[in-house]
Amino acid sequence: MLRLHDTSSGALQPVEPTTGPFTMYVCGITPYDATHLGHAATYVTFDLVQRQVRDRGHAVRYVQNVTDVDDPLFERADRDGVDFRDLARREVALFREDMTALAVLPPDAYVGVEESMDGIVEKILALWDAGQAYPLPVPGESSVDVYLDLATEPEFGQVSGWTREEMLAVFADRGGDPDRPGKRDRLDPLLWRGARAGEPTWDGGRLGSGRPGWHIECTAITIDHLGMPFDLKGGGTDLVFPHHEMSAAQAYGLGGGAVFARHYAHQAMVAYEGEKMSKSKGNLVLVSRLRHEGIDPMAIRLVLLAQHYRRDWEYTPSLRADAQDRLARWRAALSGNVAPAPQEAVDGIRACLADDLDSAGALAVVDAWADRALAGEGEDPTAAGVLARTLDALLGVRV
Ligand code: 5CA
Ligand code: ZN
Repeated sequence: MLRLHDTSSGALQPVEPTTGPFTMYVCGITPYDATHLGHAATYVTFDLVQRQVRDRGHAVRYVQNVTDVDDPLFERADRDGVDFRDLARREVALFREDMTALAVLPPDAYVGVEESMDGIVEKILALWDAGQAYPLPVPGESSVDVYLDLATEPEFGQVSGWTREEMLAVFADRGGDPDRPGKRDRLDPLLWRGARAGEPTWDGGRLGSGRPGWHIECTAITIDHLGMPFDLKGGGTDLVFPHHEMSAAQAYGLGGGAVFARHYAHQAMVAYEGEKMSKSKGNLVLVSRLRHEGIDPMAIRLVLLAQHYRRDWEYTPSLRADAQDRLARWRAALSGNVAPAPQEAVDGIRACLADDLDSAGALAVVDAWADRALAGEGEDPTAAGVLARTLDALLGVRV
């Protein structure tokens, strides 16, 4: 059984489905800038999950959104004098190229906001009609903003397990508006942003024109593409609160208190130059830049796999050098005619990954086999082929 640390319960839990395909939703990019190593860490982590689940014989249904309607995208498009849709298309194409280079298996559905607008509007109206949402007039405009009324969602708080103080401490920094006059609770999340002069808007039917808030985007896309409950919701730890907490609160409301995600897993933050790597701060190590510098994408993947997904870490060029050395050793070990029998290593890789994705442990297993092969041990002529296929299938490392 694959076991993962579940954010919501704080415990290791088996995540495999009992019937039907494994259903997984991972929060996708906001496509206004290129993929950095933090994004790549998140998508490689959930790629390992997908590979583990498939290795156990289950089908996987994997959905990822693209936040292609959001302020940072509009602001960057304005700054650069381009249409926001063109910017999003360009960055999504680059993201997919980066993911392909890193051997990340693509999601089955890759879903944008604009194409999901009807489903999102329908969910907001359902919450409103059920008395779980309320309007606030937009000052100086004829439109309304619509907020979720958290007082109607008793399950709120279960994903993060945070206190109200902890929530309020980060809410404003993570897209919330605690000081908006008229809100019933400072933490109530925005469901619909009514039209404002100079901003792109969409027809929201009875909501009037405007655009959806961020959290309802992921709630609606999840429900419309996976239903609920589904098996695993993922993203970086920066999304635990408010994004995943609010997405779940809205879904509980829509489902009459039904379970949204059975499990939550989160990738720890990758830092660079002392701070979380983020597009807004600009301290980025871009996957595309490393690729253009001629770094083998498999070495980039090995940089990520050498870290446990639940520990924050900071990128340094020496980690890249280590990964390049490792890749070269593996390639050398796999190029011999005979080598040590592979089964123990194959079992070891599987066991490490099944244990909360201990990818660093799995690399150590391969290192040990490679050391023996390079020392001239072993007589097995099929070993290199078996191990190369295992590395490809389980770790996504193509030697
Ligand atoms: N579009 C939203 C999610 S709906 C978003 O957070 N987009 S993002 O482009 O900012 O991030 C994409 C994914 O990468 C998210 O899952 C996020 O949690 C993750 N991520 C962002 N920065 C880092 C980082 N420094 N380390 C690890 N993961 C990160
Ligand atoms: Zn999301």
